[in-house]
Amino acid sequence: MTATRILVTGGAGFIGSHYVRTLLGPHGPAGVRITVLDKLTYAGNPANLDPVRAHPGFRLVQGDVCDAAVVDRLVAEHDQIVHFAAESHVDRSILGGAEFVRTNVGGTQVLLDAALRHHGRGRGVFVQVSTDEVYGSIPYGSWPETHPLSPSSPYAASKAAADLVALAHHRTHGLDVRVTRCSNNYGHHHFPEKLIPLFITRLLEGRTVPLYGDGLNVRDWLHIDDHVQGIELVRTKGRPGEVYNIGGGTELTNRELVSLLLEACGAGWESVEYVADRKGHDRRYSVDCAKITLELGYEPRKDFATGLAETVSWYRENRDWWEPLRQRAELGQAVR
Ligand code: NAD
Ligand code: TDX
Repeated sequence: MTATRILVTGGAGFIGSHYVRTLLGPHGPAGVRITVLDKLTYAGNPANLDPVRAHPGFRLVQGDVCDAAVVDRLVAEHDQIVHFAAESHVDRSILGGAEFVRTNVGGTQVLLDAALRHHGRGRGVFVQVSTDEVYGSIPYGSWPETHPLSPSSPYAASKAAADLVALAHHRTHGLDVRVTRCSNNYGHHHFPEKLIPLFITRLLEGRTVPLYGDGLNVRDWLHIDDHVQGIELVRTKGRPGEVYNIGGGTELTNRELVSLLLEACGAGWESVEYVADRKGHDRRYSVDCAKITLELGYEPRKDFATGLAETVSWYRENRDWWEPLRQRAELGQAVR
C-alpha cells in the first residue's frame, strides 16, 4: 500500500497538533505520512509535537504559508493538504486585522495556487479548516451550510474570505476543496489567551478572570477529539466542493461556563471581574450538523463534564507548558 502524504499547515497549534498526534498515534489510520508546515508564531509550539517527533512518517518544517517557494516545494511532495494555519484569536484581530488578512486569506491563496499546479482537477484533497464564526451571530435556531456568510470580527471576515476563495477554486478549476466549519473547541494544549485556558490558568494562580459584557453570550463547546474526528471524516469521505458544519457540543452562556470553571478550580464568583464588552461581540453561535451526521456518520462522543474535568486536570499537571506562555497570552484592556 502506498502511503498518503499529507501536508498539515499550522500543525504546531492547538487543533492542528492534536490532529497530527491523533493521525500518527496508535489508533490513527495506517499508511499516513505527515509534514507540518508552521511559522511557529506566538501560538505555535513545537513541544506540542513531541509525542510524534520520533515517528518515521513525521516531519516539521518551520515556514510561512505565504512563502510561495516553500509552499510550492512542499505541495509538490504531498497528495493532500489539511489547512489549519491561521491567526485565530478574535481579540487580536480587533487590535489589527492586517496579519489576519495576510495569513488567513493570502496564505490560503498561496496554498491553492500550489495545489492547482501540483494536484489540479480530480487529484489531491484540500481541506480548508474554517469556523462557525463566518456565519455571524444567530439569536435562535442553527445555521445550515447554505446560510449566507455575515462575519462580525476581522478574524471571522478573513476566514469567510478564505472559504470563498477556496470554494471558487473548486467551481472554476475543479480543485477538490472541502470546507469544515466548526464550533468553539476546548481541550489540552489550548493557548491561554482563549476563554477556557485563560480562565483556568488565572484561577489556578489565584487571580481574577475578565468576563466580557453581561456574560450571556452563547457558544457551542466541542472537544478537540470530536473536531478531529469530523475533519477526518471530511478528508476521507467528504465530497469535493462541499461545506460541512462540525459541532453538536454543549451550548452554554459564558456565565454558565464560568460557573463550571470556578467550581473545577476551587474558586468563587468574587474571582470574576465584569469588564467592558468585546467590540462587535457575537451573541450566539450555533451550527446545524445534520449534513455531516447523515452523510458521513459524524457523532460527537466526548461528554462535556468529562472533557472539562480532564482539561482542568491537564492544566493543573502541565504548568511547565503554560507558565512561559502567560505574558504572550494576556492582551489586557487594550482590546476592549
Ligand atoms: P492556533 O492559533 O492555536 O494555531 C495556529 C497555528 O498556525 C500556530 O501553530 C501558528 O504558528 C500557525 N501559523 C500562524 N500563521 C502562520 C503562517 N503564516 N504560516 C504558517 N503557520 C502559521 O489556532 P487553533 O485554535 O488551533 O485553530 C486552527 C484552525 O482551526 C484555524 O484555522 C481556526 O480558524 C480554526 N478553528 C478554530 C476553532 C477554535 O475553537 N480554536 C474553532 C473552529 C475553527
Ligand atoms: O477574557 C475573555 N473573556 C470573555 O468573556 C475572553 C478571551 C473571552 N471572553 C468571551 C468572548 C466569547 O463570548 O468568551 C467567549 C469565548 O471567547 P474566545 O475563547 O475568545 O472564543 P471565540 O471568540 O468564541 O472564538 C473561538 O471560537 C471560534 C476561537 O478563538 C476561534 O478561533 C474559533 O474560530
